[in-house]
Amino acid sequence: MKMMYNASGVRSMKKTLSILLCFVMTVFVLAGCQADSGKKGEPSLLLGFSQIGSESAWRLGNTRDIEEQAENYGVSLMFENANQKQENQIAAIRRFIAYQVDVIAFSPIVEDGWDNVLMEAKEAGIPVILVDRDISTEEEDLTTCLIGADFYKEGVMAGEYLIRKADSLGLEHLNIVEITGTDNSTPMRQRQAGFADAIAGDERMEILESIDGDFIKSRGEECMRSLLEEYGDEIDVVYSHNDEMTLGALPEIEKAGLVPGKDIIIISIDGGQEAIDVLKQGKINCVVECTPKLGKEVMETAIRLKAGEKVEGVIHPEEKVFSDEMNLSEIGPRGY
Ligand code: GZL
Repeated sequence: MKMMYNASGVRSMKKTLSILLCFVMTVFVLAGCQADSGKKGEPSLLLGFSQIGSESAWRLGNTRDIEEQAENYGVSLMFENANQKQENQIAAIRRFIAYQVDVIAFSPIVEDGWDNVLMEAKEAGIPVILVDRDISTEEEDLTTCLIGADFYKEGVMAGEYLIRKADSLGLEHLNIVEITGTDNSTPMRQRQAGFADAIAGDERMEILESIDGDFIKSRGEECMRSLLEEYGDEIDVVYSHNDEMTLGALPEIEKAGLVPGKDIIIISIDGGQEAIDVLKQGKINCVVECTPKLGKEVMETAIRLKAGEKVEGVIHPEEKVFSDEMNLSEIGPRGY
């Protein structure tokens, strides 16, 4: 059938076409927005995340996992790196509040000094998730939950390994030096307490000195150099709170003419690829795992909080111990 149009018909045709065009454009924009905000049909969620910095392979792995899981769960992420400064984290949290994000998550570099900014988040009605590390506060309900490792248990596992090692070598006395993580951080405090408690009843064990390496490789090197200058070959054990500091310490031990893993028992924590490779070479005796892969739990918890659900107070991931007691060839790629 041939369609005929008069002048007014042409005008009405143009009007129809422009309405149709606007409708089509609107559909595309809405579809685009939905695609930007995440999975089809999923409620969009804006999460503000303040990361400590980039001080270790662990931290870089944690950042990668947070970003990947935000993508997987369709969560819009406002990510800020504090470059190891608490004041940067506080400023970031204030920006998240001003931006009215749905949920705030952060890994507190140290335990103290958060009350004021977290009170502001609470007054703004924004729930806060602690990731990796904890805070110390007298206030109630400043945060909803902590998702992170049981650092005390990591310290205990390190101490229990040392007791087994001393038994297997028939050692009667062990002089231990400890290179700790960032002072007043949760992993430092709890890894130190767990290790000390695990060896407390064993009279063979003596901690000569604990020195702050701040979880940083270069500080681990400086600490080890200073400890060797002080104690030399009296040192039987190095207990290091993370792989970065351990990897910084090993060359100093070798420069002193000592063989790490043989002359000195080396115990480390994190379980990143580089440390596991060195464990397989026999230069480290034990690596306690501390997984940085917390992103899945963070996103699932944030989505539940946005939906108004209650969440459990603490979520600890499962963690293993890798050591010279086992078949090390079975350890697969670490991913961080
Ligand atoms: C542990 C994390 C620690 C790692 C370090 O969960 O807080 O901080 O052990 C990192 O490598 O610097």
